[in-house]
Amino acid sequence: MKIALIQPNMGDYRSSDAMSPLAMGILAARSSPHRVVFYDEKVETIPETIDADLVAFSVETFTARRAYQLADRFRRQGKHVVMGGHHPTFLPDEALEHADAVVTGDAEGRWEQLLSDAEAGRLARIYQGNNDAPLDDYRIDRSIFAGKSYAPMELIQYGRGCRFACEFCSIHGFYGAKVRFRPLADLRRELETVDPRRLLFFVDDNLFNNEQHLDALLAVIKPSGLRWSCQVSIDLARNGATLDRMADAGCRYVLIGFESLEPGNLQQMKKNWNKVAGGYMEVARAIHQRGIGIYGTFVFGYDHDTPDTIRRSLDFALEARLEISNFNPLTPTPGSGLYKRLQDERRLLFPKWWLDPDYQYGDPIFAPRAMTPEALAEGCFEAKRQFYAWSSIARRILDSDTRFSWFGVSRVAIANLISRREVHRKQGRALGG
Ligand code: B12
Ligand code: SF4
Repeated sequence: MKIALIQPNMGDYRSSDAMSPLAMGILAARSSPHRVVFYDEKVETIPETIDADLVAFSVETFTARRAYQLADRFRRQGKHVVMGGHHPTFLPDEALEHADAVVTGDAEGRWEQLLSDAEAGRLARIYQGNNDAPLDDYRIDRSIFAGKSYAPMELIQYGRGCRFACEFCSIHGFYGAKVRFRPLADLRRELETVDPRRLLFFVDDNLFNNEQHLDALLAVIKPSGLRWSCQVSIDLARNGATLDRMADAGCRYVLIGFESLEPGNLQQMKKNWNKVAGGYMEVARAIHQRGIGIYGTFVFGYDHDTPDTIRRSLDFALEARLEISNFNPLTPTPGSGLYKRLQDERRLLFPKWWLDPDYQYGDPIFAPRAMTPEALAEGCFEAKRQFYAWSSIARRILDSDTRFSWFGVSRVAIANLISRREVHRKQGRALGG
């Protein structure tokens, strides 16, 4: 068979923050003996017609509307369409209105079954992935990314799952309570194939899920000499020795969800543990002192948020000289506790915002308690606008308290330029083509 793998964007446009999507490389590696072509709408236009027997989409909630439009087009042309990823996992019935089959959860094993059924002409509707299975047969084919203009980063995965279950996040709903890790010998082999000029990004939702596993990973990655970045929970900052080892093993950036400066909000989002690390300023200092840059994320719309809490968070991000930052309105996605709660409380303004032609990126999706929906949306955009104002970018780079090399400084500058462009490009855009 000829298989077309498609990574849709949020609409019919190109993005400057595109990174080669791992899920597509994993599917490609498991598609033998079939022929695979791959299109990523973030970096290229999806052709009107595709020479393929099966068209497979990776779908997130933000890309669902666009994926469905493309899927409908290819089905009208007589192609079989299949979908997988976070959104179809939580809403398989919705996806099945636009697809012949859906894979929920992990693709490994299920994708091969789907391909063999498709070849035999007996495609089932749902293929239920096993999000409990060991990650000992992890394969990825990066050749499908060749020639596409991606950021000079290489995504890599050590484990799946997170030990926490924050209310707004659907990771727990997707993977369950278990955290799984790949065998390190396998990961070591993969590291040997990575271009050393590229910055690695561990896509694990929390690389600090388990200290022993993190230490074992550091022992493997250090000799590679690679520079890398990752997402970690804030409690890592309490652990100076582990931070030292991470820096020593080549860690250059960490993404941390600070989320809120308000204890009441942290409690409500089931992220009370964010307070255990001490003050956020100490956290930033502890990380910066080791030469590690910080991508700090904040979310607004919980009950104790007002326009003032948004402004104070921006002040903190600027004062702490965070290298990159994001200030997002709380976004209830299907599969999260937050979505269910707001639905039960009848507070959703756009109950199916991801399909709603009136919803635009950055719009408030629900009514917050202590400010108007408009104030929430404007406050978040204004915080992003100010953080990525030219003067702010210059100040944060020139006055950084991180001991970066010149190479590091130029990376931070480029990341800020890309973020600035994406902030303005996405805001106010409707989803879909
Ligand atoms: C890296 C990353 C990014 C990168 C994108 C890099 C890239 N090209 O992939 C960046 C930073 C740009 C990014 C941006 C955003 N992201 Co993001 N991102 C991630 C992250 C951390 C890792 C993705 C990854 O590589 N996973 C590893 C792969 C192997 O797992 P996977 O994608 O789930 O694929 C497996 C299965 O799902 C399945 N599968 C997936 N697709 C398909 C397709 C088929 C046909 C089949 C059969 C199976 C299948 O098989 C795979 C192997 O088992 C995930 C979290 C996560 N744990 O996945 C969030 C995540 C995907 N992002 C998320 C969000 C919300 C966003 C943003 C919208 C944030 C924002 N407000 O702007 C943006 C915009 C996204 C966009 N599409 O434009 C959410 C999506 C939630 C949802 N319900 O859809 C996630 C899940 C994070 C979260 N905590 O909830 N993101
Ligand atoms: S927000 Fe981060 S720490 Fe919380 S559950 Fe999601 S991945 Fe884990």
